[in-house]
Amino acid sequence: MTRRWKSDLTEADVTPEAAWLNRRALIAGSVTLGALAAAGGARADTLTPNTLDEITHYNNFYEFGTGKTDPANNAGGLKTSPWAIKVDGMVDKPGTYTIDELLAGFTPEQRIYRFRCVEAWAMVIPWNGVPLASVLDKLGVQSGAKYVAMESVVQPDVMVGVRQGVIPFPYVEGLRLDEAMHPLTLLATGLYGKPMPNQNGAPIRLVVPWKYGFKSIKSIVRISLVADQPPTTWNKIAPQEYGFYSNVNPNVDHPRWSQATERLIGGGLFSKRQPTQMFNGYDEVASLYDGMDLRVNY
Ligand SMILES: Nc1nc2c(c(=O)[nH]1)N[C@H]1C(S)=C(S)[C@@H](COP(=O)(O)O)O[C@H]1N2
Ligand SMILES: [Mo]
Repeated sequence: MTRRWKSDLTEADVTPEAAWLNRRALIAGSVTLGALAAAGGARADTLTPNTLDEITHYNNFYEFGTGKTDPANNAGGLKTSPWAIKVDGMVDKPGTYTIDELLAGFTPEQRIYRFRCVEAWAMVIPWNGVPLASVLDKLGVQSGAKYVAMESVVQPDVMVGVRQGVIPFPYVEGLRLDEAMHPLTLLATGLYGKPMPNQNGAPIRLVVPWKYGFKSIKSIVRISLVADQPPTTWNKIAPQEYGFYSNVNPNVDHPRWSQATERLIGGGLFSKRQPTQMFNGYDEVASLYDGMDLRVNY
């Protein structure tokens, strides 16, 4: 494969889990990412995916506890089948869907995305999934809908964090409709070519790579098309620290820490800090925020 840009991905870039790799999916993914990288000035180093072990043992999933290894230790009992997703609000085809029904007609794509938590750590994750836009188009978004609201599952019997009430549940998140319809926004059903691990939000979760990680809600059971900006979990808990938009922005610090740099998970002794990029490097979303002051935290 010819590298047209230095950030183009090759199979050598994904050696940690090379065995699973579907070559065709990789090539398709690399074309997409190459185009994005050229637009976004992505750094080749950060597009080397983290290992499966790193991605599944350093998580935030407060339903299973607040520690980074709690989800790996505690999410084994999550019941992911059967799984029902309620679709309601301003949509032509409301109802309760299985994942197969919701994703029928779409072939999952591979997207190797940078992932940036608001806590200033980062990874690169090879997701599998379907653009949220495809699913919303199929469901028929009505003209009054301006936002998409989503809700995570609550299974108290297997969720120690829910029983302890560490934060309010269900976890809820939302996007403005144009953000939800952006081609980068993914409904992910797996990573590294395998079904989504429980600790990463099985069986289906959102991935919004230009926003802080908490926007990427896990284990989704409800998708609502609504007229007004919906409440979101971290914004409700600490509005002065976590906005609704929460786009990755190295120039606006969190009230308690800098967002200028990030710690790239992995690499052991070679683990390093690197500069954080505006919109996490996904510059093609910038036009969504024309008129917003990027020196301010929203
Ligand atoms: N339901 C739910 N979704 C969630 C969270 C959570 O606690 N509960 N944590 C968020 C945060 S803060 C981050 S950084 C990402 C972490 O995703 P990962 O564990 O797959 O890396 O999930 C997000 N989605
Ligand atoms: Mo996060």
